[in-house]
Amino acid sequence: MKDSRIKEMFGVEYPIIQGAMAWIADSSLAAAVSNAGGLGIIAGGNAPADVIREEIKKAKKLTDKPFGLNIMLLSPFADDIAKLACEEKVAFVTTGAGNPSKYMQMWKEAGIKVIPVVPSVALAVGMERIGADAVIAEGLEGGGHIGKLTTMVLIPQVVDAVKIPVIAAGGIGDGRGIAAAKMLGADSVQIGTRFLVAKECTVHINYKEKVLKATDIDTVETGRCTGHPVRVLRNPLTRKMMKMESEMDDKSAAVEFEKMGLGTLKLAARDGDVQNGSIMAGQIAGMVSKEQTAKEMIEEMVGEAYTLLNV
Ligand code: TUI
Repeated sequence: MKDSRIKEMFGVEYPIIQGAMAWIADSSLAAAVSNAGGLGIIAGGNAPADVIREEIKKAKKLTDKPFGLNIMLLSPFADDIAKLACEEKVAFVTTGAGNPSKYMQMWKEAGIKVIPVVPSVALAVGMERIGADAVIAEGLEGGGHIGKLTTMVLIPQVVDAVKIPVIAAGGIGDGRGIAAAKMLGADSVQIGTRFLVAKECTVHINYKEKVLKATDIDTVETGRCTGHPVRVLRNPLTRKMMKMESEMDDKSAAVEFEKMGLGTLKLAARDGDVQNGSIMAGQIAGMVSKEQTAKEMIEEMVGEAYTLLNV
């Protein structure tokens, strides 16, 4: 990964992109990751454009290194955030939870690099065809909204299907994961869950503690019935949701789920209600056990990976 095309594309030191976590990945975390030599990202999530514009402005004050903006395509403000990327001329955009085709021309004309998250070979190929600069192939080990394939099987198949760089995501949290991703043909990695407990991550302390205490089997997948399944840490809310899913037909459970919506993520991430809120995190949470600065995390992971890869 010393010879990473993503590193060259952005002139950064390390092939590590920070995961875009709605209500969590703000200017503080994004600037810390970029200042440490990785690529930080501000998550648009479900927030309106003026809130995200402020975060971009703050990040520009905190770092002169490149950082990105994530557009969560299910957001009612997705169109506004997509335009905001052009107005603020962020270095790159990533997209999640959908197909960003309709924005592609606008972003390319603004000179922004476009890196969609894809859960399948078909979408990766489609994104390359319409001009994506790279893709993030995310396995179901990841936190939040997920696809149907694991990282282990998704990465090599996407790598074989496209010529643009492939960034591996889902289940990566240390140097061994980074080295494994490289072995599968990935150019770089995206890491979310480990950065949840970075000192610069402003998520509520209760959320951090849940991640720090999580074991390997503590995440569950809820909401397959809605078509938008999410991986979260088990808690009273997930018990309620899973009961609902098992007792109702898929359609009425889906309606109830949608009502809960993203409000539950905000409840856990900002208000610290980890009983009734949604604690999105990946399966690697079981291995995330110490709070460090983003710089310490990145240097530790890269050191481990380069030793394993003998580079
Ligand atoms: O987007 C994410 N992770 C997220 S988004 C989010 S907010 C949310 N909360 C509740 C329900 C839904 C969303 C929390 N975590 N990761 C990237 C990702 N994108 N994973 C999977 C996908 C994906 C899935 C289907 C991308 C494209 C896609 O395409 C379907 C299509 O339209 O072709």
